[in-house]
Amino acid sequence: MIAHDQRLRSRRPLAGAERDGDGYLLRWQGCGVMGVVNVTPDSFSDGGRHLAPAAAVAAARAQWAAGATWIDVGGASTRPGATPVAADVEAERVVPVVRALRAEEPGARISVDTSDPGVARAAVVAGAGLVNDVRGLRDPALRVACAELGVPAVVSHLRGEPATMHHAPAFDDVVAEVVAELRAARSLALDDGVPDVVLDPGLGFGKTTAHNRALLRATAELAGLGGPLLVGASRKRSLGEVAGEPVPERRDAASLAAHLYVAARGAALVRVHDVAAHVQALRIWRWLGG
Ligand code: PMM
Repeated sequence: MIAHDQRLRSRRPLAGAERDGDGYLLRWQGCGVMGVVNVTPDSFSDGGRHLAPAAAVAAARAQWAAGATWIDVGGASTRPGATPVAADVEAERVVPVVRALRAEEPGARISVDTSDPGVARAAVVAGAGLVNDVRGLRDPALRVACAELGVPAVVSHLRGEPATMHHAPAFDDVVAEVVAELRAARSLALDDGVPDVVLDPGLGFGKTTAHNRALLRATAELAGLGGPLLVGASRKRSLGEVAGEPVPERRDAASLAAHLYVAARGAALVRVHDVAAHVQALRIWRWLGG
């Protein structure tokens, strides 16, 4: 197996990153874990559990203590049928959690899961160091925000909108099309001055189980596009379908299996709900030379 040397560039100081030219470089080996903290009433995977700020901060601190590389805080569910959330409500959910986490856990690396430029700006000022956008930074104002703030971004693949993405997922060649669209989105972001881009195939975002399988099997190709690769299979419907588990919160073993598979093929980060189990499993995998 390959010892993957991962790098992420920022122009804003970032915990654990070394100074490098006019910015900062975060380096890590192999596959790190991004913990999910959804400060929402209605996410499919953990909706309602972390809506109270104190519960969200406690969950985030536990994930950090368990060995997460990033904590991803989100305030708007992208589940099909979820009630759309106004930007001020999203900010009210996310910003106090980011601020409290920064204060209580100064070494934590925090990501904000948002497509809204105002929420991204407020979260970065409060202490986030990465913007995670499931809409792939298609909003020029979000690219400008990341560029001005000097923070890298996750560009995740999605066609259309989360509310309607499941209506008719259609690709002739899902891997080729996702690769081309991610490449284009990455170039656009870098050209607009975003310091660095993490790519994500957007599993479950307007994709069937067969599409998700093809993309997981194409991990090595996706990891070779330039910049770190993030994969988020955690608790997703396709895994439930294949594993025969209808309850999202009981899909952590299935999630772990998918994530070890992508870790072995060059993924730099996996976005997960059960951080402790993933950190343990990845440590053993690396110990064995994975
Ligand atoms: N999935 C969800 C939300 N945000 N962000 C990225 N980058 N990649 C994903 O796959 C992703 C995401 C939906 O899952 P959740 O409701 O459990 O957070």
